[in-house]
Amino acid sequence: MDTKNLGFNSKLIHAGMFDDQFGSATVPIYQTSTFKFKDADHGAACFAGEDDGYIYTRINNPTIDALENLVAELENGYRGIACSSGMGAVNTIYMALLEQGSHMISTAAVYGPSRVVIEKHYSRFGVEATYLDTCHPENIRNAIRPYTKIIYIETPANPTMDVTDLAEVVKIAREHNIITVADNTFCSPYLQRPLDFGFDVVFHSITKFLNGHADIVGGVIVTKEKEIYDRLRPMMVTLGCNMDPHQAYMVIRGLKTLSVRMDRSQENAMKIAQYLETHPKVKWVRYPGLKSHPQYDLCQKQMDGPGGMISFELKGGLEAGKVLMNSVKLCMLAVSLGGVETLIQHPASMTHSKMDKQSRLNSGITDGLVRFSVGIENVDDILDDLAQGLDKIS
Ligand code: LCS
Repeated sequence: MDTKNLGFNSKLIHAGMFDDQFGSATVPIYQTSTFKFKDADHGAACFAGEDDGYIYTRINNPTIDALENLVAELENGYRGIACSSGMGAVNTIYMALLEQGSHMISTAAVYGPSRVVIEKHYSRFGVEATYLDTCHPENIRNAIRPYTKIIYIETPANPTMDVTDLAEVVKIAREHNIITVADNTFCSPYLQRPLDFGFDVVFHSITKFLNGHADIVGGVIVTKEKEIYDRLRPMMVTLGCNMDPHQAYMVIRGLKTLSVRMDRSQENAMKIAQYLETHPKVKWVRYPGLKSHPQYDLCQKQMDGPGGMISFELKGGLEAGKVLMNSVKLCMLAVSLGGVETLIQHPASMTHSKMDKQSRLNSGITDGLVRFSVGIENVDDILDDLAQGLDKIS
């Protein structure tokens, strides 16, 4: 069935699916490492790309194809590349698009390891990067060097919730022929589609909203055009960070409810953000749905909803944060995000702890910052839990 013209919710259910020989209603799990060739000529043709038959699961597999085609349709892109993790996707992009002597510009407050791997490891191979506040596109323009190869942004950023203007980034990048990459993990394609703004590459930690059930680690990349896809795909295959067929099946199953999960999560998040904003022990709240978000107008322009992630700063700093995290009961003290369960974490001591302290503070990740991933429980239960936790702070 041609699903290209279906609405987003219909695509979630039908895009990427294929008919198997038994009429299975769901995608079968092809749990195999390798595929039989009909004969020697067939094997040779598959390797030569003259036949699109399957070869080996690190290279291609029907269950994984179904997921890649589904996400590519959701992001309005050319094709998808599924990876074993979000970091697998990040490294596939870096390895394919950067080279010795090249330079990258990126959001200061990106997910910690996406930055640490550049500063600690790619730097050993002569890659340079400038991390800056991409909320102000002029900062990007001023940082461009003759050998800048990619502009890599995360919006909203993890965990500051800073928002970058997608259309402005594309405008600047095109003037200098630079490839644009967006980490769309916090929004999912339900709320934001960077390729529609002209981005070249979009990717996700599939571990989060796309899978949505805290039971899978995975990643996926989608490109706008064939040319960049043809650079990224062989890199994923040779790095060996492919997804597994069972993992792909689980993500397809999780994706079917993406929009209903996101709707509930952001409805809950709005009420929680409003509650936190008026709480005397909270210094500030960053949530794209609140008018107090410094880029509220931009959020309205480029996002179809505020999402399920909230960051807030406690007046009592690190100590208050510890008390809150040790007091909550329903809200789980755990890293990761985007699942059906509410999670709370402290970036300075957890997700961003490997970052150099000054860079962390310069990126807006203060000691007292708390990150909250809102699940789909009854909102009153989440609010009660937060209230009793905040009460414990002296
Ligand atoms: N990009 C973003 C925005 C992320 O939040 C993460 C993981 C990644 C990429 C990497 O994806 P992974 O390899 O873990 O699938 N974020 C995490 C977090 O905030 N807590 O734990 C992991």
